[in-house]
Amino acid sequence: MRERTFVLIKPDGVQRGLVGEIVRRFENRGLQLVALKMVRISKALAEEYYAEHKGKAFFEGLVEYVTSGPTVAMLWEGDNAVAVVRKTMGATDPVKAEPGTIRADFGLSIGRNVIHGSDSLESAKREAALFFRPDEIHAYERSQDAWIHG
Ligand code: IDP
Ligand code: MG
Repeated sequence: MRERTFVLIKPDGVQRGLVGEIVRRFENRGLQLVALKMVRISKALAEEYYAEHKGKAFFEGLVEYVTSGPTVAMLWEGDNAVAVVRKTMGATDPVKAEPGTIRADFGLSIGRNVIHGSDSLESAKREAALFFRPDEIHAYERSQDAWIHG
């Protein structure tokens, strides 16, 4: 099923110059980029975005981390985009992530795991609405689509 999912390159990913590498991996996979912008996340937005983790031991540190510098927010579209992005990112803890995934290839610590991707279609919709206005999301045809989606 054609899906749209939300991806955030966290401040460590931007600082370490991994934006191009990460975008390249999703493009190579065949996913279609439909929205992209750089965002300095406020404390209020971080707390709403990570509301499900409120009260956990790592919550304060997580808010501090994700507000510590500019991030890159994106929406990617394609067949099974939610699962495809999660697989391409790897497990939350880079130590447990499979080699070849973004978190394994570029991370060492769960507190600096470079990237976020929505865990379900519902989360994707909620997160997309937090970061993008409808007019910032672009629908367009790609001539290569018939060679990607079969
Ligand atoms: P996910 O990003 O793979 O969906 P979640 O469990 O939703 O993982 O956690 C959200 C984010 O919170 C993680 O990506 C990571 O940055 C941070 N986090 C999760 N667990 C820990 C922890 O035990 N210590 C520090 N940070 C954590
Ligand atoms: Mg999550």
